[in-house]
Amino acid sequence: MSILAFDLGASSGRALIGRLTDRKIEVEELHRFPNDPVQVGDRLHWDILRLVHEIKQGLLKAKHQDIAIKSIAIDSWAVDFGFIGKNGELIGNPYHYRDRHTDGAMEELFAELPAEEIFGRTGIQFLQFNTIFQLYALKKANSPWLAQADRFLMIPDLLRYFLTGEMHNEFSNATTTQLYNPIKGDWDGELLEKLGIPRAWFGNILQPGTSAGMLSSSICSELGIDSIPVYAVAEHDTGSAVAAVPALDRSFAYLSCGTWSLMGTEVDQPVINDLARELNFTNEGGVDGTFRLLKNIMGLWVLQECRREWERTGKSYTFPELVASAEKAAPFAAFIDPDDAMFLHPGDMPAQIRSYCQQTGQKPPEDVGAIVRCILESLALKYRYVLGLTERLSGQQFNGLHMVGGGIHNTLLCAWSANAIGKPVWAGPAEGSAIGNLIVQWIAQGELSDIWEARKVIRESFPVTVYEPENPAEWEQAYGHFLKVTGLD
Ligand code: LFR
Repeated sequence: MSILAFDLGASSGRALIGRLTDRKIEVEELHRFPNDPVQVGDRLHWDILRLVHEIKQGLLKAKHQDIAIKSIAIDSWAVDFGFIGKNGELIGNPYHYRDRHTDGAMEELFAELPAEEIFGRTGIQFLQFNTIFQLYALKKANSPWLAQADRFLMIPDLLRYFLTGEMHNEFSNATTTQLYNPIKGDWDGELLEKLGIPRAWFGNILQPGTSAGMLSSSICSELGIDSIPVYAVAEHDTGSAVAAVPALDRSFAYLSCGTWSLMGTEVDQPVINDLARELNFTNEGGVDGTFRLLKNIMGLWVLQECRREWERTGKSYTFPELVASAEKAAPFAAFIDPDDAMFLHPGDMPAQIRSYCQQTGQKPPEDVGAIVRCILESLALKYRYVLGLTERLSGQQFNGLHMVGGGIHNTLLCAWSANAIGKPVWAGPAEGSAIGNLIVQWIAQGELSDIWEARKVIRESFPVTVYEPENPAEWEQAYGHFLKVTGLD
């Protein structure tokens, strides 16, 4: 019997069929669709209703191919949300976390509520787009949504609600709001009160691997299908991706590699102390009571934005073409800190990179190959930096790095990451978050006992490519240079 995972990324979404037979997982892509953000006036939005439409298309494709589906679940990026009014309808159209309405919001809120207190209560890293700052910015802007809101739902909560008619707040995503207190194991009522946000908007928290309702009768009659269960999984895509890391050892480091690069380790208890706050690490909730002690790294977003910019000016390149051009460019010519705030928002990224290099006294990369090389080398070197921080904070030494997610198709980045960290990279599976979504549905159904059994099965089902480190001396020297120009030393 098949199950279905809807995995929504920042630029595309997919529906993957999963089958588990004799401890072997097979996946098959049923539907893939773009998830293009839409700028309207000053605001950048997600096209949430289009996503509902695409989920329905996925269900219809299964029907037309005579694939009997036992259950479905949805995962997506974190932090974004919508409000439901008293009449049960969506209020407004959810904002995209890269929208500029949160520019300056962190600093403004810290003047009222110290960062130490917020971190102490939530254990979540400070990123300007976290839900807490989005809500604060909406309040400051007197958004009319707030007066009408009755319930708060994260993106997958919202989509599940549209499919089932039931409103629930799923745990892994709830933690990313920076409004959840992992010590209390609930929304932080005091924090909400201090922010002037009604506690009543937030519902009971549903753990990954529990039932979250059935496809509603209206959806079933619209699509001509039978009702099936909808599960809550780790609906934060990074939570699903880390659940799918095929680690053999309980102490492991991972890099979930896509639009973002999320690097860290899995822990049983959140690590909430001064060092974690100073290093700006996060403790996001995962599967089976685990937490992800990790740090966001800007990731392939910078490259994706360059490609979009070149396309806007009439030059289209595929990712393999871009990678090939980087291979031909001169090594270690210029570096950026991919996490500089200037790279967060959409825009003319090649110009941003050149301006960063100018500001840091480096010769700006001019042609496409030099720019792509600069991005990929800088990412690999930033991975080394953050892996070091992860070791320091967790008190563990890792003998290699698991890379999962679509970014591992970029084999040059995998190889350079191994070179930069001076340890092997184990790459796979590429469909990490969708597979994490599937295994949690199977755990809920009793087909797999827990996340560790699931990881073994993943290991036996999908190839892992090993990248051994090369040229250690050159990368060591480059790392010193990288630290200097980026000011991370
Ligand atoms: C990755 C991700 C990250 C989160 C960012 C914004 O897709 O979910 O974990 O920090 O998107 O939501």
